[in-house]
Amino acid sequence: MADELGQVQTMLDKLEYGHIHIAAFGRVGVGKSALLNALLGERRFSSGPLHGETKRADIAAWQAQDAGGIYLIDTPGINEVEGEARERLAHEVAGRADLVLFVVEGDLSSSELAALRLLAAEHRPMLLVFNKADRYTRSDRALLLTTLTERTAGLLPAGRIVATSADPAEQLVVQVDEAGQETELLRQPPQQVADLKETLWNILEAEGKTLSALNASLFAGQVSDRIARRVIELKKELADKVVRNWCLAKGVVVGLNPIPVADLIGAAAVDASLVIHLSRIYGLPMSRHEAGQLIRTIGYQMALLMGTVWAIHFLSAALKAGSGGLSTFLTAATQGAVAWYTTYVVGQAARRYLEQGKSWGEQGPKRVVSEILASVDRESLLAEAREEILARLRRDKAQKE
Ligand SMILES: Nc1nc2c(ncn2[C@@H]2O[C@H](COP(=O)(O)OP(=O)(O)O)[C@@H](O)[C@H]2O)c(=O)[nH]1
Ligand SMILES: [Mg+2]
Repeated sequence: MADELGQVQTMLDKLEYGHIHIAAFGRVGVGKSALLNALLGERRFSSGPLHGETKRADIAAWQAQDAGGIYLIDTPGINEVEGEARERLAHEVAGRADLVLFVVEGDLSSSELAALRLLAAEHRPMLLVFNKADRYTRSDRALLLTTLTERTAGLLPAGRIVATSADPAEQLVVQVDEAGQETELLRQPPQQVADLKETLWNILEAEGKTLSALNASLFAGQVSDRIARRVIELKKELADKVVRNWCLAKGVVVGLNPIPVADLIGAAAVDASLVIHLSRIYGLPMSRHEAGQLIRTIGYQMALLMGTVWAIHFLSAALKAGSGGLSTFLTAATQGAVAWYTTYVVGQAARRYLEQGKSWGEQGPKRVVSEILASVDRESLLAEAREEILARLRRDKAQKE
């Protein structure tokens, strides 16, 4: 049990504590704070036209904001710190961050290039963000991107330069009403950070770090369909893994301490911690009480749909296996397999409920549970469960001998 649960725990710890640190770096006023705010979708870092909104060059004064697994770190501008101090700062950023966003607002100055070289030497994943792209025409923007690519050749891998408009300047728009009356209005064009999010996701995926990024608010709203799909897929993959590990752990425990088959559905209540962990994967944490209620709902539907007929079927199967002169191991494994099955149904139902944002949908829990029951090949799931549990029980026995 300790073994299997340990595995599950490690995976969850990775999810919950495997934070990713992304630091914005660059000159004062290029829009580092604005960019981080745009990524967060909230104004959490102070940003503004007055030079040096982010004043302190002191590392302790650096601000960090949790975006749900990803920490965004705002840093002071580099042009206030010269020479040695800048070098130290660059090392410190690179040493702490998993990913550096090197923000510029046009072509690179010589001090920017020097800082970029220092960071590149740290071999940390880095992105060059060309912010304030809204200030350029389409053709100037393309020209600048080409220049930036040329000047950073050898320092950055291909595809690491992204244009953004974190806080685009307001534009004068003329509105004409029905009477032909014209009014001039100041409007802010939409922020452009979608390409940056896409690139960030690609880097995290290449580094095998998407697990920690699953619940990052950065990848929740205003992302491409592809990212949104990947997030859902990854959550499902992870949830399936957790459910499977839990099934195995539960199966082994029940196999070792057989309980009356009729009690197995009741024993599903033990699955509260499974549901709690699943709820964290979906970023919708549940209390033990809430998880217990959910399990009661699922258990009730299971009992209605499967009934005691089902339990008796398994009871007799288990007894037959036992009386047929087979090892007690096999009887134990059969019991364990039934426990596995109930935990599987509970886990999958809970996953569906969480996937829909803590809702059973219009059709209610009965429909969801019956769909799950219909979708699993019960015999092959039980056979597989029995095999796995038997293998585990034999291994444990061999270890004891
Ligand atoms: N036009 C334009 N202005 C921006 C953009 N991003 C930031 N700014 C402005 O640039 C100024 C400095 O931004 P701030 O985030 O404080 O820069 P920081 O010193 O690098 O943190 C602010 O007045 C922002 O409104 C952008 O994408 N387009
Ligand atoms: Mg700032």
